[in-house]
Amino acid sequence: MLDLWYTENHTDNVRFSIKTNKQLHSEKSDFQQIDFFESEEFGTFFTLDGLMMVNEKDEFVYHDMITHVAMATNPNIKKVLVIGGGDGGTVRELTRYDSIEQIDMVEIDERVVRLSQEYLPITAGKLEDPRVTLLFEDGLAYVKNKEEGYYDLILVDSTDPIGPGEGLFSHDFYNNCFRVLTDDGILINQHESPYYPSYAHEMKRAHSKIKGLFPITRVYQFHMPTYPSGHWLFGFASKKYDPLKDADLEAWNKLGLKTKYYNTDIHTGAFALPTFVKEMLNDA
Ligand code: AAT
Repeated sequence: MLDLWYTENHTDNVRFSIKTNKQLHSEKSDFQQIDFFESEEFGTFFTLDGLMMVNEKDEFVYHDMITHVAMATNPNIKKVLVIGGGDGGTVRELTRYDSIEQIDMVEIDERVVRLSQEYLPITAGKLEDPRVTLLFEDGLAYVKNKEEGYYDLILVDSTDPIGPGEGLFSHDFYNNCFRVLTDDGILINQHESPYYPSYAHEMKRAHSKIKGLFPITRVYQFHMPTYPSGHWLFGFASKKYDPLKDADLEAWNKLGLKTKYYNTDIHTGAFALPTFVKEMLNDA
């Protein structure tokens, strides 16, 4: 039998490979190259433009961490905007909160959603929750046109800043996010990785832009085995609440949500960054 391997370039000098059973789907959408595979180690996974987005084995890490840190910081969040996130994993975690009234997901590429509904029900299974509205358009244009002070929380679940995701790392985008957030609004953004220089460069650029706009800006880390270096970050930017001083962790525990990665020790611990990361962020 022929061995089929999916290989991704993490840098010009480093590659990451997964043995696959078969390729489930491949197409070029209007926005990007989309591929779905089945594998022993990571279950079903999909890539965009040759980069791992989601797989069945480590998606829980990413989707727990993009969602629960903000929700534990402000339990009164009612209106949420998700930008990107076509696989539905972020929306799935949000729907677990009865307190959330409205979830708008703005995804540029409808094909990612439809294919995830077909091949990845583990993430896409809650996109039909009555509180969810799917909008297929560019997140950058969406926040530009949205009225101010509308959302309590924005989760930027975006690709890397190449291709369609580029605008979601721009000053203009972060500025409009600030504008459409309520006075106690929180922005969580996909913040790249501090390890390999090309990713660290984007991490620093994003941080310097967000730092200039929001009064409270922090960065927190988590372990993603299938993303380059496995060391990944989200940004926490906020108009009012500090995720360490203001989070009511006891109240979050009382909700009784069962999670596989996030817990209230991780909530605090994730903000403790290695020295090299702190230095990069201070210089940004
Ligand atoms: N839940 C983790 C999966 C992703 S996929 C990110 C999504 O962002 C993709 O479906 C892509 O189509 C969408 N996207 C890209 N640009 C835009 C845009 N301008 N507006 C709206 N949606 C957009 C994140 C993976 C992170 C990978 C890190 N290496």
